[in-house]
Amino acid sequence: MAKNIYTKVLQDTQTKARLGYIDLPHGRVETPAFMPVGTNGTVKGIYHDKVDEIGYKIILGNTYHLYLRPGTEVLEKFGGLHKFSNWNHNILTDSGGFQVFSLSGLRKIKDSGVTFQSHIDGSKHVFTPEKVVDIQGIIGSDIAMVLDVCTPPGIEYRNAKEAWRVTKAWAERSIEERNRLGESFRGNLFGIVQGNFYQDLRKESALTLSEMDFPGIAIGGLSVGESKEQFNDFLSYTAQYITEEKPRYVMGIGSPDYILSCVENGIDLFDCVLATRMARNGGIFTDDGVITMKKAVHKFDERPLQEGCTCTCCQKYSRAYLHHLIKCNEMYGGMLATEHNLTYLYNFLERIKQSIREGRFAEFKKEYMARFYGTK
Ligand code: PRF
Ligand code: ZN
Repeated sequence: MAKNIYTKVLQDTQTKARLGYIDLPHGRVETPAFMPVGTNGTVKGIYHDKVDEIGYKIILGNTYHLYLRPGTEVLEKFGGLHKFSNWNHNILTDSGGFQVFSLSGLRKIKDSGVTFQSHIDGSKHVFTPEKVVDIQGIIGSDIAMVLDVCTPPGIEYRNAKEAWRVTKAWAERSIEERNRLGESFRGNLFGIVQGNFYQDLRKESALTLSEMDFPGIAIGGLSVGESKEQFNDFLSYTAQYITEEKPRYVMGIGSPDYILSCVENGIDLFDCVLATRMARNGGIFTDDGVITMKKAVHKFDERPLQEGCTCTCCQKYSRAYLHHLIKCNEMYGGMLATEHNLTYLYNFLERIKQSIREGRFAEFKKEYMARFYGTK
């Protein structure tokens, strides 16, 4: 049996929100936690040291990308991604189940695995559930994800059912492969709930995976183009069937409103490229919503991006200066914006945790949403 890695510290009484921690090979992660995305073994536009300094204890990598470049031979030679990239906290790797579907051309799913074409040079590759576990073993992931089939909204029931059937079979084979590798696989393999936007499939998927020998469970196939209402409906519907004993992770979530919905439903982990991708285009998180640094309104603005923020940009520079850098497409602009957004999200999670501790999470959510979006 996979060992228990999750400890619950406090359960909110008004909502499903909870405080806890996850013990991983590279240290403890307090939850709920946001994980910055470092697809190629680097969080884009920021020094590892800064990511560490902000306080992040876990970042993401992508099996799909790392397998294509630098490839497993390089990673093996350097003793895994932690050593290769000199990142000494935890790494979670996505399996490629999503990237194969969103990035690569020409793909074919069979029971045995998925054939796909590299988005870099068009070369042909095969991912099987076993191979993806093996690759994540070489990467040295602290949390490894199973290969899954993520489907878009609007597909027919029989296709959603078939995708879940394959996902389930792959989950079973992934566990067998992990067990076969034994001690040499140090990571924690998480299962992924699918089932598209059909309640009976979501329920079966959540219940089945909860029973399987996974130390943690992810919800996949959400935030794939559905409406916010449908996201919220399926998030709460699915989460209620996932065991409380294990950490729960919603894949690909990173805007403040979606994070608040996740926390409210007892989710412990989330990741998203939004904060870092938006930053490179001058999109900045503040308590009053996202501001767009390209806009001329900032041209003479002497204020920091966010009052009280501890990032380099807010400590040293005006909105006007960042506006100028972003307008000129200067790398420094993207770097400052990235550090700000990651600092903002880290502190946002700190505020969420504090509100749970003080028994006022529901209130915090309401007030935050009202200010950030000017709604509710
Ligand atoms: N599966 C995997 N990775 C993912 C997703 C998924 O469904 C999503 C969906 N939001 C993001 N990343 N393996
Ligand atoms: Zn800042």
